[in-house]
Amino acid sequence: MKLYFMPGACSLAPHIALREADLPFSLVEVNYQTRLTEGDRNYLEINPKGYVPALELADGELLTELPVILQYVDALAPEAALLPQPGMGRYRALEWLNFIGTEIHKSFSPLFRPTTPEAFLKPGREHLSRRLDMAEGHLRQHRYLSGSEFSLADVYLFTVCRWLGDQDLALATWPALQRHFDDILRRPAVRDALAHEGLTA
Ligand SMILES: N[C@@H](CCC(=O)N[C@@H](CS)C(=O)NCC(=O)O)C(=O)O
Repeated sequence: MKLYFMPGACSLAPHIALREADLPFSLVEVNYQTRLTEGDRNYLEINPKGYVPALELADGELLTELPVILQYVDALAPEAALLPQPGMGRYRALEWLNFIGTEIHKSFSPLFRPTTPEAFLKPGREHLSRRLDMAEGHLRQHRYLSGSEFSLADVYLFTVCRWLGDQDLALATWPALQRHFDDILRRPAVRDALAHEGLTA
C-alpha cells in the first residue's frame, strides 16, 4: 500500500494508523503548492480530489476520505484493536471520527486558506474553539475519546490539535486536550510517524 501525504497535514492520522497496525506501506509525499508527487507525477491524475490522504491499495485501487481510510486500516489489522468492536462503543468512536472530520478539521480549513478574508479569522477561530470545547468536556471525564481504550479517533484529534499553534490558539487553553495530546504523543507509532514526516511534535 502507498499513502499519499503532505507533512503535518491530516494525512498524519492514517500514517500513524498504519504504524499502529504494523502494516507494510510506503509513503509518497505530495507538494502542496505544485500538486506534484515525489517523482514529479501530477497528483490530480492519481487523485482527482487533489487532497490528501489517499491510500493506494495493492491492486491499484485508491481509497480516500480520512475516516474511511482509518476504518479500512482497522479492518486489515483487527488484532491491533484500533477501533472498538461492533456495537455501541464502535458507533461512539465513529461518531467522534465524524465530529472531528466535519466539525473540527473542517473548521480549521478556511483558517488556513490564503484566500479567506481577514475578517473571518476571529469568528472562525471562536467557532473552532467552541467545537474543541466539546472534546475538552468529554476528555475531562474520560482518558480517551472511546472511554478507557485508545482508538484511532484519538489519533485524528491529536492530528488536528497540532495545528492550533498555527492559528494563534494555545492548546493549554484546553487542559484535558493538552493532557490527551501529550498522552498520544508518547506512543511509539506516533513518534515514528512524526519523524518520517520530518516533524517533532
Ligand atoms: N474530506 C477529506 C478532507 C481532506 C483534507 O482536507 N485534506 C487537506 C490536508 S489536511 C488537503 O489536502 N488540502 C488541500 C486541498 O484541499 O486542496 C478527508 O476526510 O480525507
